Amino acid sequence: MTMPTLFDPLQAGELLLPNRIVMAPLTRNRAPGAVPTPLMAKYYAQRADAGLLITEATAISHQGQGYADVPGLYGTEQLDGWKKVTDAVHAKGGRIVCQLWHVGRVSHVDLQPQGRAPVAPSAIAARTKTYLIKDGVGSFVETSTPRALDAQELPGIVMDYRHAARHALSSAGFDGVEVHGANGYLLDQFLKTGANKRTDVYGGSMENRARLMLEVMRAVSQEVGGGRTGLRLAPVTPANDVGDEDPQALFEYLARELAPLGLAYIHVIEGATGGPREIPDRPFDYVAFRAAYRAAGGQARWMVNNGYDQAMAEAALQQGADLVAFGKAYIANPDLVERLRQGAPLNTPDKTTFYGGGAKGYTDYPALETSSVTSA
Ligand code: 8OZ
Repeated sequence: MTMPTLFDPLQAGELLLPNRIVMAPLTRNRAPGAVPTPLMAKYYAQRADAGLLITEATAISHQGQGYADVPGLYGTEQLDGWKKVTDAVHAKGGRIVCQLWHVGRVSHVDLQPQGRAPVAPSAIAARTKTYLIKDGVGSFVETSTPRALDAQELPGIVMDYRHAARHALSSAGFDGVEVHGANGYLLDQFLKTGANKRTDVYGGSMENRARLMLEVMRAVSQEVGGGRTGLRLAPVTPANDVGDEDPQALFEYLARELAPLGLAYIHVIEGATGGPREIPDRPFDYVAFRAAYRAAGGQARWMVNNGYDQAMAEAALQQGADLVAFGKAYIANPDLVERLRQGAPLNTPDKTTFYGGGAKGYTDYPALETSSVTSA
């Protein structure tokens, strides 16, 4: 049996992917008023030959918003804006799923409905910053102290995920959705002991802490089909001030509960998001995590992410991963698939234009010359 390469096609649930190179979700803060723009359509369409495009994190509700100029998926204008994005991607033969996001406590009163406190499992502020834009000037500010959600509010939040997933497909034209369960946002806050001090059925044991995420995954996969649903997880990331006392047991439990849902893929951030792949005081056995999922009958494709280059990506496929997501490389290389295929050099991403701004550092990274003929 020959081993797959990054350039071999793959069926992931209902999604037929022409290659195994995925554009990771990347927050770019270029959606004023939370509405996707024509420039965003151009940006995603430039990258349409990825096996799969995952959008930047997209708020499922106003309460789920945590940063200036990130897009939403809860208003008609937002859905219309996304439809132009998905149309542009589909016109170029691509596939795109929307990342469904509720930030929980990683927010600021200025971004919340009626200027209220952000919501969280417990009223503990995250020692992290969010991004505000005032009078056109962006700045990083401390997050606001959240209030603890009442258990009676949680069905409404599950409903917000369900509605967002439905509208992502029916109105915005997405091919599927990815639930953002990583990086210290709402679902990850519930999951992990550092942020969840609840004493009701959503706190305490790992079964209780995983409850909200599993309710969301069951609702979303029922709504749009498991085969059009992915989930992003980050077992040990310190991003946004989360941590768990026993992540190995927690994620292996989660793996067993996710197995029957028939998901298209599970997307795992290995190590610290956008940083070191190994964290000395947070060991984690990713092979055992995947094995627990497979042992429970889970068939979803296994997507890996965090600091992969081509050699590491090919090695990951040999070791049982199915898909590799590239983040920073995709910011700077709209034609990443072609560059990897040719072994061509990669453009270097410009950090100063990651968050906010316009076309500069967004849609102006050069593609390889497509013509080999040079005029005299
Ligand atoms: C960078 C800046 C703001 C948000 C994540 C959605 O880490 C994000 C994010 C990343 O998942």
